[in-house]
Amino acid sequence: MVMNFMKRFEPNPSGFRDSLYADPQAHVGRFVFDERVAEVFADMISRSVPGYATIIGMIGLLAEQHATPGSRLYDLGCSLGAATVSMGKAIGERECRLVAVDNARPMLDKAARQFAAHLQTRVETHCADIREIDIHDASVVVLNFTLQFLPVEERLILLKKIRAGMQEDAVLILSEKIAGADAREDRLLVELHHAFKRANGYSDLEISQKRSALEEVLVPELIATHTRRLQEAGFSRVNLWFQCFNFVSFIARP
Ligand code: GEK
Repeated sequence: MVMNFMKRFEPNPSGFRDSLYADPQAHVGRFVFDERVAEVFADMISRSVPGYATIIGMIGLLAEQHATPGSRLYDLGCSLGAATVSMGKAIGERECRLVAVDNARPMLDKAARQFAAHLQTRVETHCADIREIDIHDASVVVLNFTLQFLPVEERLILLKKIRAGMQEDAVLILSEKIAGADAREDRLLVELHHAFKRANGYSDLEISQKRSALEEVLVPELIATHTRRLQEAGFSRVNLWFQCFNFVSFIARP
């Protein structure tokens, strides 16, 4: 107990160590992006999503290649704004507008502090549902592990809206946790992911309680489902550029 208590307050460069699910909970509630999650989110995502740092880095690189003067770069479901910071650093002085959106106030407040500390350029922040915001003149749109939190039947509508607001040579970066092609494949991917989490210091209890909290909140789909939906939304070129276990990222172009 003393050990857990100490761990909880062990600082890391961008927040506190995630131990939200370290103690047994009589009832594991639905996962929400609240104050407690915002406090530990940087640690949580880097210890939970294999390749997260690589993906954030590549989002910067893609932004550098695609950000045209006068265009807008959107980070939808920005959390603490890691992708926005990566894009902002990569485009430097270019005359573009960065737009960071999240509907969780504690996350967005922390993101705004990151932008002030790390970026020269002003970032437009919106505490809003990504289904409600206006998208236009976009050269880059980032959905980095956000689409998975929308009800399945609303995903195509959002992708169509994004496509309609994009310039012709723009890029959408869509990263998702995915489901395996069949039950056996899925089990294998989930086991590998759990091994990754254990290697990063999460206990079996933490892994299983977090899994329960995310059930029905984060709904993963097949790679084929994402590819088909992106095509249906009007993205004619879809490439899977990253995969590690059940975490993938696509680049989709009009
Ligand atoms: C990163 N992209 O670090 N409208 C707005 N925001 C939403 C919605 C919605 N409908 N649904 C969920 N969110 C980030 C990581 S985390 C991924 C993204 C994860 C927000 C939610 O509040 C949270 O901040 C984010 O999407 C998902 O690159 O926790 O697995």
